[in-house]
Amino acid sequence: LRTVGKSLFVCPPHPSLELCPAVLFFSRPRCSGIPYVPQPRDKSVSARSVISFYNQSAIDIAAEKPSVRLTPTTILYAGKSPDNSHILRSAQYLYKELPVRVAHRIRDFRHLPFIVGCNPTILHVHELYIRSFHLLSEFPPVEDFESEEKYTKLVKDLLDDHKDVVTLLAEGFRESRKHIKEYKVIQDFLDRMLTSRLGIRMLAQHHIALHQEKPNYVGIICTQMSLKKIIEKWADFSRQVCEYKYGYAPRVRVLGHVGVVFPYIPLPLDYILPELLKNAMRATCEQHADNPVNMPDVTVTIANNDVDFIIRISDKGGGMPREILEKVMQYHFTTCGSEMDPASENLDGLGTMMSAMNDGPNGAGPMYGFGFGLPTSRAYAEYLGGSLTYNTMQGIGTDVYLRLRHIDGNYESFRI
Ligand code: ADP
Ligand code: K
Ligand code: MG
Repeated sequence: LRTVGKSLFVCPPHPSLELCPAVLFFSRPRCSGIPYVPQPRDKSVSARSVISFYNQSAIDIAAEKPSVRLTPTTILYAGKSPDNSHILRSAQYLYKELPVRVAHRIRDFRHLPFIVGCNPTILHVHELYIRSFHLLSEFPPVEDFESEEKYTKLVKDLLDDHKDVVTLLAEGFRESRKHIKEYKVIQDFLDRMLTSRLGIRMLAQHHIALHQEKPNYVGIICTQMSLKKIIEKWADFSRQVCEYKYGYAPRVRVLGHVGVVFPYIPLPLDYILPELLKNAMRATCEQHADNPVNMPDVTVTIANNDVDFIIRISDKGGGMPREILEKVMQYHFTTCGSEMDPASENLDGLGTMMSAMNDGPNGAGPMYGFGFGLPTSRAYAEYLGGSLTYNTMQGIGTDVYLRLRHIDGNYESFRI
């Protein structure tokens, strides 16, 4: 109570949120959907929830620890043991690692500008991370397969609890970013948040996948990934979304090193490829709306070498006008309707579009609308040791280059 009282006076002039308990406490009733709401009539439950909610020292200690990031090669060759001890080791790694990573994210929430940190949607996600931290760090040590099973169940539940985080952050920042002069603050926060989330989800899903036997897979790593096949899969998906929106869709041709097969993690490609293909298809459809029967194809070219592989997505969708060149990589920038106008079509598309962003293959995802496709894809590519760049010829079309590093262990790749 003393903390709450103190914070009431300290918080308003304070430049960063520093987990203002009063704000969190009083905003709680609006943050629906999390199973953490104190029971108002049961004083003991309410008091306990609130105390554990504000018990920050555990988070502070964890946030000081460095994250232990693994290379995909380490994961790939970690070795499968007949007695399944590799699964136990994997759980023990997560057991140590996840609270640290979640604590780092909480620290980032606390450093947001006060006005942003007070946004109810952002607070809701902040709370979600605090709750996850406590569930993870208060779990008893994983010592045998029985506790491993329970721990894996917790990890699955948390993956599910966090599935809408991208939607929520997009919404929260759309509302609150107008109060912030410096866009960079938001970009850095979202880049870190989204890539860290990708890393956590890759580790968690890898651990879960270790329990299943799937040909050509070790956890989430496909040992014989065909780039052409995965591009074709997402081209089909994007064409369906496009046809639904426009009634027609350009064809996709895949050229270049179409026969290459190598070990890789399909998961991030499942996020990036549909975003880039939808962009190319949207531009093509809108540029050739008067003659949809003779629409130019979208051409995807694969180039593979020892160190990395490059996917170029070329469209004849008329390119980007000079005025928006600098902006397309910004979160929330979109040429759909009027930008960030809550009354525009943007919001209608939010649920479905963002569910694709949140969960990749599981979301239906409309064509465009929230301005997260390019910046998220670039952040993911850079996190994976690669890059996302583009060249555009206004009046003709656009080439987008996705460059990613191999994970076969011959050269340095990246750390998850
Ligand atoms: P969204 O697709 O939701 O608008 P993105 O971040 O994917 O968000 O793209 C931002 C903007 O960049 C688009 O609204 C569009 O104006 C422009 N853009 C992206 N890709 C292309 C492309 N291939 N051709 C022309 N414009 C593009
Ligand atoms: K954008
Ligand atoms: Mg897009």
